[in-house]
Amino acid sequence: MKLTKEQFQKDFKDRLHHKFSIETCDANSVELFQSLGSLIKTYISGDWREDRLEQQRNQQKIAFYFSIEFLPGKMLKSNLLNLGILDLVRDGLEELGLDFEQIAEAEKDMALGNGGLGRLASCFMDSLASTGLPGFGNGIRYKYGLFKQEFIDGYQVELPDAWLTTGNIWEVRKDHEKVDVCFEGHVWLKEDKQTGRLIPVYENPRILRAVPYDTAMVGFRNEQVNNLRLWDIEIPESEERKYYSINERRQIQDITGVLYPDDSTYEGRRLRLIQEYFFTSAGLQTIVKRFKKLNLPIETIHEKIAVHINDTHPSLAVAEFMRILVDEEGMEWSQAWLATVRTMSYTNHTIMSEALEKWPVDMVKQLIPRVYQIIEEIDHRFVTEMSTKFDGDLVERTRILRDGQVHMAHLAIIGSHSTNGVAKIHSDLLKDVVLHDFYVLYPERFNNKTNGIALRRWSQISNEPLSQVLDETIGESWRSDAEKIELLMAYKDDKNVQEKLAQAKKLNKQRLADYIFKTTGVKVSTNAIFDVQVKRLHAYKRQQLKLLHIMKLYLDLKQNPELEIPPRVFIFGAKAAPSYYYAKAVIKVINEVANLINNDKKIQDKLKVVFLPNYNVSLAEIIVPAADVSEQISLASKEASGTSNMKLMLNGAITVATLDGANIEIKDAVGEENIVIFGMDKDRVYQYYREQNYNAYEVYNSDLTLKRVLNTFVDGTIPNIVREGQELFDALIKYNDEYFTLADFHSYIEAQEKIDLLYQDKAKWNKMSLINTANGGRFSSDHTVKRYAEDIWGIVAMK
Ligand code: 6GP
Repeated sequence: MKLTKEQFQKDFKDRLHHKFSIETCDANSVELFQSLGSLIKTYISGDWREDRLEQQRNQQKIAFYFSIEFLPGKMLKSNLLNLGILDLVRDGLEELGLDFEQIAEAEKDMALGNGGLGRLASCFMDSLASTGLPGFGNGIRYKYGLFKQEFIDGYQVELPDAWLTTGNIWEVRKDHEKVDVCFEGHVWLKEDKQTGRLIPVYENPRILRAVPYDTAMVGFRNEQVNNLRLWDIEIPESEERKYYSINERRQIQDITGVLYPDDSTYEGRRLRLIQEYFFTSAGLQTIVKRFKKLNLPIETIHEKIAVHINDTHPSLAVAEFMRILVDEEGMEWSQAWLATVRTMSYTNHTIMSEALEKWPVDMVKQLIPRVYQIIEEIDHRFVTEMSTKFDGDLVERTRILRDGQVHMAHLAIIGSHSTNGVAKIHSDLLKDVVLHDFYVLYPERFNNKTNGIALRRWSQISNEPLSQVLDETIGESWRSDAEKIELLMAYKDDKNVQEKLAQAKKLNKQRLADYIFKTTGVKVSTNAIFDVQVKRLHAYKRQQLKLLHIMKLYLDLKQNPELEIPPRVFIFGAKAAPSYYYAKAVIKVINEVANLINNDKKIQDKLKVVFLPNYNVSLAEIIVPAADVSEQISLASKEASGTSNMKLMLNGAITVATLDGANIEIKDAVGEENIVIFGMDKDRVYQYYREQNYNAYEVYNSDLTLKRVLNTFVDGTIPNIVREGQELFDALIKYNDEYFTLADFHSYIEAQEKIDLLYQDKAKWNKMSLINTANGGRFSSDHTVKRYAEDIWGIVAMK
């Protein structure tokens, strides 16, 4: 956008005066941030409005991305960068005597997601706008985001993340677009005498109001502004008198209260299902209304609208769309079905069976009776049609209603034209194993779309030192075209460039070292290897394998204090689901291992262990640029893709990885000599499954080194972990090590020894690091969304 520094300064001061009636020198950073944010929103609003009108005028096909999670992090810098005024605003504020970084710090992370799936949704929002593609997000405006994690006595404590307390400066409440969503009651079908059609009659429904709050998704210097719409819940005026007590009203408001309510109880699960239907229905109702304004025949709706189901949470979209088309728009079933399948598409994000949602039939029937009837009809027609073509068992296994449950993934696959996985190996596993039955039915529906990352955030915003070296070396074209980073390959043997990159890394390591000291009191040296594992805490991601490595080094050093190894700082960032006890035990053990090692003088600072609390997008922006080693050590076949692996390699870290998820594509991109691969591959893992002959106890018992290391969990070596150490030990021995941690132990240790050697060869390391950065461009989510746009959604760029 066109703006001078002087104009900005004037606008900013005016805004502060109008909004808070105070002088800049009196304002605190929250007030400064809010004034700045609201000014930026005004700058954006023209394009935002204009793009919406243009989409309408051109009857542009739009992709609506339904996701129960969005994890954008902070938006100020990203908006400024994309508008092309980041430096101008920074300078302008500094000239006014204000500290830009401190103002930016005042923004609360928007953390409406748990991890990879939500972060991916936000990367896509950024990339859709930045590639000029008309995309529109639909989600939930949770009052509380993902919990704030603290450690007390080494244990994870979950505190509420009340991110809305000071208001959300980016959002706009769109009161005129509110819609009602209907739950419960009874539904029966009445024949319309004139048409002979069956019309549903709702008795005693509970009507809830969905109110949208929109946030602008600003494209990178292309004047494209898309929309992220988050739905909040209210009680419609007409229903007010039904809720006598405050308690009842609160129960309603709680529907959009928290992200993923605890689903270990029936009530928690029921609330989750309400959330899913609530935002899916609200989103679809407005989409159909919008389409009708185009005055086109309803049966062409799929030509103007694509609806994406991000994991199974919004898969009720299939039935709800059918309900709207049939009940409200009067379409014939078969015509509506054709339009639905053509409109919908679905992404699977995990092969972990516990994440494949299923709802008890009774729950669905009671909560959304009409939608349930429609699901029954879809299921019935599916069985009838498929039974003429396929074997009865196959049809039975793939139907939507079985064992008294509604199988959400089945609904999503049957009711859509595309099912994709998120990395090559994952998509293959879906076809060959996890969803093989569906692949037999619909081979043409299956495809792969390897994940990507919002490259600008993970380079230009979070790693300015690296960005500067790139500008000086290859020019600035990479800033708008990620694949141009590959130009850096021409300098792979240039010592000068390698050195500059190493210096940039050093600056980032210093920033992280300062942060570590500030938050944990632990002093770390930037000469040490910064060895990073950041991701959700889960047994399949194998943080426990990292622990075994750390304990082995500790024991080695205790035995031989003179052992020459390059110093390492192990850096963890991870939240555990509140009801996942094993994961919480791992956190406690890591924290106690940190206490033990960091305070042991004999270790002479050769090892440090740091678990940074409250890992979130903003913290990732400090950790990722500083990493030397990226730990991607999930059991092969279990990590669908991973995206921290992409961020870390782009930032020059060397990946230690199993052949899992997108690690494989990273290996292909950088070449085998620039990544350290270890462990079993997926075929070996599946061989164990087939032969059922893995015996963890035997592995443990026949291996003295491993035995010595593993015993530290239970023999008192690590203080204060009697219960948790036993829990880890039992998971690995008594319960036979579900994720083959022990089987990969030696191979992992060898991989780490290789890292030690490589790190000592500075020239070699720097070259490897450069090659990783140079090949990071292909993991830009700009590229990924273009593939979705072409292959799945059929949308074209506006700009
Ligand atoms: C995650 C996958 O675990 C991760 O491998 C992938 O990179 C990410 O999705 C984005 O595709 N899955 C989830 O976060 C999840 O909740 C149901 O899956």
